[in-house]
Amino acid sequence: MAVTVRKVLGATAVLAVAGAIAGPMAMAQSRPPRVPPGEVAIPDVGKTSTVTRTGLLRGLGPSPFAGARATLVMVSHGARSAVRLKVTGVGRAAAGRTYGAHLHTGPCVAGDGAAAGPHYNTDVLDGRKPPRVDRTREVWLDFTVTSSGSGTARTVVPFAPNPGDRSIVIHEHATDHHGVAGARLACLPVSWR
Ligand SMILES: [Cu+2]
Repeated sequence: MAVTVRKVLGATAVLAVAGAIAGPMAMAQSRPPRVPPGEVAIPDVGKTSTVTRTGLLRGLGPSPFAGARATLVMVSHGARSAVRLKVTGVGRAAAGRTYGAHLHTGPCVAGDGAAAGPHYNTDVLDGRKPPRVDRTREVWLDFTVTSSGSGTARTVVPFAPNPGDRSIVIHEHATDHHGVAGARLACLPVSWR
């Protein structure tokens, strides 16, 4: 048995998850004959779910992200997720700069950065005290803006975020080792059930 996942933003995210089970080449060789072009076959071990959200970023303060768009693709397979973020249409002033970006627990509300709540952190959700803060317990998606006004980031985390009305928040600085990245500039709403 195999399940198929529609190719959304390139197969990178899907392959990253499936890669834990079989290398991409092995997968290609074991591809069932009825998998249509543009889809990827992965072994049916554990549950796979894909969340894809795309849209205009919502402003949380003055920033070069006014009018910018973002796409998030999150592929969870068992207790492992590959997450990819692509941002386009960023103002020229941002070229060459790196911005922090994370999955936050709360919703993305224009003009209300606090509404997004804290980072999604598995230690916090598990009640561990003190919670550890790093890229294996949170979804960190820092990106650097190119001269054409786009940026991409990807990460693989050892958990599948719980559904909810959540957001990807873009911050003014790159994320430091404490998970701090400065003011909240813009967000992408990411709700799933
Ligand atoms: Cu954040």
